[in-house]
Amino acid sequence: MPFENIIFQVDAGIATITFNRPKALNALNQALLTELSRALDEVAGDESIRVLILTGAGEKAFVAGADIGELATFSTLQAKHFSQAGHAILAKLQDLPIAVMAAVNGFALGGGSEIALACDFIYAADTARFGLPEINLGLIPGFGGTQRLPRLVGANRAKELIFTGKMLTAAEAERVGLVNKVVPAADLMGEVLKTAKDIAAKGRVALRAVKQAINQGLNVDLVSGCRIEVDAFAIALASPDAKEGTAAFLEKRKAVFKGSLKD
Ligand code: CO8
Repeated sequence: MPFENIIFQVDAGIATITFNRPKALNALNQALLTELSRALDEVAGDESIRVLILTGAGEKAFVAGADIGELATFSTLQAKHFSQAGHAILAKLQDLPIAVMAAVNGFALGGGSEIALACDFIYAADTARFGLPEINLGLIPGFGGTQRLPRLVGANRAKELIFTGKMLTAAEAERVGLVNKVVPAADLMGEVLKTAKDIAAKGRVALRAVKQAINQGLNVDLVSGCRIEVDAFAIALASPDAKEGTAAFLEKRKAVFKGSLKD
C-alpha cells in the first residue's frame, strides 16, 4: 500500500522518512503513525540500509506534535491506546540496529520533539524550534518526553522546559546538549547526508554492537554496562568486518566493510 502521510526513500544504504502533512505542520495523526510503523518495519527488514534519516516536508516544521484536532476527540481509552502505540513505535525506532538521525528543519514540538529524542542524535537547521508545549493544552508529553528528555539534558532543564511549555531555539537546544549540530537551513540535508554516508561506510556488526551497548548500558549501573560492552566487543571482533578492518590497517589500505554476518 502506498504511503500518504510520509515519503519513504532508500538510496545507497541510506533511508529517509519525511513526515508529509505540511499543511498541518506535519502533525501526527493515527494514519501517519501507522505508516511510520510500517516504514520502520521495512527499514528493519532491509539489510542494505545502514542509516535512517527522519525529517519533515516543507520549510516550517519537522513535526508540530500530535494532531490536536484528532486528540481532542479521543476518549480516555483511545488516548491510552494512542500513547501506547506512540511508545511502541518510538521503541521500535530506538532499537533499530542502525544509526538513526533526526534532521530537524523547523518546529519539533510535543510528539515531534519526542520522535527526535528517540533518534540516535539530532542535527538542526538554525530555524528549528524545540519544545514540549503540552502543558499549554492542559496535557503532558505522551510519547516518552518525560523520560527521554531528562535523561538527555538533566531533570532540572527538562522540568523547566515541560513546566513552562516554552520553545528553545536551535542554538539553545545545542547548548543544552539536545542537538549535536546546528547549520543554516539550506545546508541541513547536505550536512546530515555527509555524516550518514560516513556512518554507512562503517562495519554493520560493529555499529549494531556499539549502539546496543550504549542504549542498554544507559539503563543499568556502570559495572553491568561495562559487562555489556565486553560481550559487544567480542561479537564485533568476531565479525568479518573486524578481520577486514584490522587487515586493512596492517596492509596500509582503506578498509572496505561488507557487513556480512559470516566469513
Ligand atoms: N495539530 C494539528 N494541526 C496543527 C498542529 C497540531 N499539533 N500544529 C499546527 N497545526 C496546523 C494549524 O492548525 C494550521 O492549520 P490551518 O492553516 O488549517 O489553520 C497550520 O498547521 C499552520 O499552523 P499555524 O497557523 O498555527 O502556524 P504558526 O506559524 O502561526 O504557528 C506553531 C506555528 C507555533 C507551531 C503553532 O501551529 C502551534 O502552536 N502548534 C501546536 C503545537 C503543539 O501544541 N504541539 C503539541 C501537541 S500535543 C502532543 O504532541 C502530545 C504528544 C503525545 C500524545 C499522546 C496522546 C495520548
